[in-house]
Amino acid sequence: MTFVLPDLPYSHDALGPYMSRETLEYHHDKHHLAYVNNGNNLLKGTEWEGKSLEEVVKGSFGKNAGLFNNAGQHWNHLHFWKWMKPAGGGKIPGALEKAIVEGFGSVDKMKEDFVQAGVTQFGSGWCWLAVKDHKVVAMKTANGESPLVHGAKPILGCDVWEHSYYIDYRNRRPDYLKAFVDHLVNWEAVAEMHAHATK
Ligand code: MN3
Repeated sequence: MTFVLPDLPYSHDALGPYMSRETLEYHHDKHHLAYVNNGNNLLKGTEWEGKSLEEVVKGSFGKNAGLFNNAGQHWNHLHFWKWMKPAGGGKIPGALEKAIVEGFGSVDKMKEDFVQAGVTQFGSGWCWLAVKDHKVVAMKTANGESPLVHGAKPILGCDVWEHSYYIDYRNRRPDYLKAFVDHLVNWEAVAEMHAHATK
């Protein structure tokens, strides 16, 4: 099988109280698994079989909607689990902080713009920090799309599909996004992707 569901990099109850065991049981064990299984089935016999996940995502966008939706969501979720950690949201590593201040004016403004992107994403989708034209910018995308298919390199994403927050926050998407940036983000993982994206 080409796509594989990774284990979470922490236990299911490690992100409480900001993201519960129940949310991770549904979101990782069921939703992400479904993208993996559907993606593997839809990949069979296509021109993208044997290609890297990123090549499948970019190649199938606009050409094979079923495959793209599942492969895109597989890419997004693979990273989403790593973009969080227990007791996250702390200090941002120096080089990344500098790039954020260059892009947004301040760390607070970056958080505000990131949350706003998630709040204003109508329906299902994701909000992002991405490197575009050598600058860190906030973006939002629908469904399983990501900056990868919009000319930018994603370095942080937050899932704003209702399955990501409805158990813990009900309809309070802004509270979920604020908890994500303040208490869940693994900024070391973001810094690593930023360094790679700006190489
Ligand atoms: Mn999801």
